[in-house]
Amino acid sequence: MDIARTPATPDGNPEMADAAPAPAAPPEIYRKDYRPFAWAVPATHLDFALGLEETEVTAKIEVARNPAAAPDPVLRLNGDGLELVSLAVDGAPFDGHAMDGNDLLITLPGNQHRVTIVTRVKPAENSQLMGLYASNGMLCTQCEAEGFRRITFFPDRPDVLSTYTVRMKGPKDRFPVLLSNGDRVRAGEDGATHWAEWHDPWPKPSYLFALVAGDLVALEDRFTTMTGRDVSLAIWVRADDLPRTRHAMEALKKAMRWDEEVFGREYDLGVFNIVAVGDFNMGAMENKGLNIFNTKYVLADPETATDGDYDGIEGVIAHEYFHNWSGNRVTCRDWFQLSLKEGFTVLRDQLFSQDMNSPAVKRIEDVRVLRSVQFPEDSGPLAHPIRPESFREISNFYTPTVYNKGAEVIRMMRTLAGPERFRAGTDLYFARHDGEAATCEDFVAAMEEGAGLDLARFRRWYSQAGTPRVRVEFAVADGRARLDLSQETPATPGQPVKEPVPIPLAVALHDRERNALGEERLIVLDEASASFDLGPAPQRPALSLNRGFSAPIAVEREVDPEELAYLARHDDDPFARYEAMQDLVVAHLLARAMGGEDAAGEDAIAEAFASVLGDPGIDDLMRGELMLLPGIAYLMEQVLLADPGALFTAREGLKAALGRRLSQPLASLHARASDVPFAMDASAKGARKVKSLALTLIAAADPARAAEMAATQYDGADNMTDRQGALMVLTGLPGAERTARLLDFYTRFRTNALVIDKWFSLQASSLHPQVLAHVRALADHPDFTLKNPNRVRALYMAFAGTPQGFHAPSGEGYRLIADLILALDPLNAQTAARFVPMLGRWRRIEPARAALMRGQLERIAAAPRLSRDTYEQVTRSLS
Ligand code: B3K
Ligand code: ZN
Repeated sequence: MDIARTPATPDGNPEMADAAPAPAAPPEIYRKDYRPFAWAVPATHLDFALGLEETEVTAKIEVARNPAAAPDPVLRLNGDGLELVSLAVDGAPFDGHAMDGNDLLITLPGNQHRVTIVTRVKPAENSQLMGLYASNGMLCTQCEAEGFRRITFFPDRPDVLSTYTVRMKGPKDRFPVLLSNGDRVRAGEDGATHWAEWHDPWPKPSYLFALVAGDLVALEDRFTTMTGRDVSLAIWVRADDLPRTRHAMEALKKAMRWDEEVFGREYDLGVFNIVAVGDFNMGAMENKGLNIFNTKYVLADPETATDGDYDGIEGVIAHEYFHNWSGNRVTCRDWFQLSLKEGFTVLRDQLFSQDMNSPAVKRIEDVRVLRSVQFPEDSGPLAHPIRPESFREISNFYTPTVYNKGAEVIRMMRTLAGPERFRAGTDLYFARHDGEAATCEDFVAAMEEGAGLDLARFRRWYSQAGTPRVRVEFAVADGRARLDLSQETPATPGQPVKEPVPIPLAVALHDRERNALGEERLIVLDEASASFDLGPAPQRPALSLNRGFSAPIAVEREVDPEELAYLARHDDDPFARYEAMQDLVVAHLLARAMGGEDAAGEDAIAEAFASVLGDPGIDDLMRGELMLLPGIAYLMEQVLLADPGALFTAREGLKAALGRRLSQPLASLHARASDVPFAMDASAKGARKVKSLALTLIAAADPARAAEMAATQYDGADNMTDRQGALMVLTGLPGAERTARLLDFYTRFRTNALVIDKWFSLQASSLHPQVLAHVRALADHPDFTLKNPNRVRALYMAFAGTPQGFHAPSGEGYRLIADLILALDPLNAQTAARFVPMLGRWRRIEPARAALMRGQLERIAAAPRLSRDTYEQVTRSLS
């Protein structure tokens, strides 16, 4: 069977792409087709002769028939764009191999062999940033999901676990530091060349392999584990960046301790290395003992990183560290099980960040991300279950659904079981599957047994896509409060009919008359509909529902605005309080977007805002959450066919109204917050948060005054949070302050790539009416390059989030993103494909814009030689 994979773009092999006939659709791979691999690979020896232009890789792999699989004399080794130099079996040259597409097939006579493969790769030409590539003069790797096959021929699938020994040699001056997984066991030098050998005692799949060679320095530290073992920690960066590594190191040590205390997980090697790389497709990667990070999630100091950056670093450092157990010690059987490690690890990092910071605020932030990114995915053409049934390109399934909804699904198990029983479930899971490649089903089964839950129906959360909608009727009869609930999950591609899922709902019934807060209880809706008796009804009840966002659902309920206003002001559950505020604003903005006035709604919101601004019972971090208006993505999700322009105008209108009506309290909040000296504690961070939020509302009402205040805030800033907050406001306002501060920002930080990314982002996401023209000009800026994913995202992702730019009625915003996808696809398919979903939203947008979006998708689809990544996303978006 010859698999006609679309030549995955020229990356280093232009001849191949040119010679290929019109590419057939890349094959679809199904979960149901999983078969264990016929061969086991007990040991893998890799030998690298390192060079930026060219690296030669000698792989010696020991293979043995896998007794658990159907016998097959053919050893199938995956490859991708490799130059095969030589092949030997059991020490003798071997030329009886065959190629099947990119795969190398070797027919082996016996039960056990040693296969030696020499390949050559060109790291400096590797713009896909998968496999071995060069970044800023150093060499590094990214292998998840299928990058290892770009280094050597190998069974590149997560269920083939092997013990790795890695030897590498290269010029001392260029690559003074040589790192790989596990421990360094030997090293030596030979004139201008030196070498090192690393050994990782833990069997692992190829996607966890890593190698780094470069001119790096480290911040070093130590950690003593719960059983008293000593671990050396190091964070490797370029020399200039060393002063910005402290926060990451503190985060690492906190994460290590927390995982021991909360999940009983201890680190299992003598070394833990982290390397920061400037060119990276995503946030970071959990390679065993050698995490590789995007510099964005390592480097911070107050001058160059915002409070949000600090939180992001803490969360991602923890996330990758937690993978050492949820992902590495217990890995995935196949890529359909991705949520097994990702959903679980996201939950673990969320719980960690909740414990390290404000749990209330962290929970609200996580729900905000879920609803603005995952809900739209779940209601669009790319909807898929957290455990997908098929894919063409696995890179397209590192999604908010697999990650964030996956985390919510496991969080629901925790809610159902309670923290102690949940821990018993995870203990059983880790004990039972340690050293294995497991499935989501294994996790659920361990949770059933260990936590004592019946999850028979709950498994539907793994197989069904779509966000369940829960219809809520609240009634009082004979003095008792009754809740009538019914659920429905809308059809999604390939899944026209849905079954009910168990939905745990934390509820409380408050008494508005006596201002008495009711006790929280957990009810579970596990049928299509059910009624619940909530006990004696108060005279004027307020129903607090889905507290803490106990289930990832959309609630449908007609609520009286006064009840919402009560909840927004008094609910003891911070999420419910936030939610009441959001509901109040959403109802008003939808009315406004449809041309209504809704003066009563505006009054209610202004009143609720006023009480939030002056409420001494909440801290500023929480105050900031309550001041945040729902974002455009979330608003668009609330209607069947969205008019982004009208929603944008309504939202800006409300901001202006609030800025006008609350101009006094907002100004004094800004003044009070401006007096708080810089510190990294919650109260100073909160002050910075409300300061810039107040400024955005003032800017909507009184641009001239805001420009002055923002300029003052900018000029006096002693930290990036204040500086960026001020510049964000200024970039939206035409005028001299804007130009001067943008220039100042650029000049001040021109040598710091991460800050220059902010400079691009701020302009690309601004409220300025000329944002489209600005983005076009920025694409020609000498500091812009398509080769660096951070820079690409800084400019174009930021832009794709702007309703007035991306959704400009002319369609020019859509064209700009489509042009980007086409230009980027041959260079970096993974990053290019990430932009397709924005255009894929067309079915949920008003007809005129929808046609323009669709037109751009069709233009992309018609382009020759699309990558598998972009091909899959575009065809799914059009179907
Ligand atoms: N596991 C990696 C993601 C790899 C993405 C490959 N396209 C980072 C993480 O989720 O921790
Ligand atoms: Zn992860």
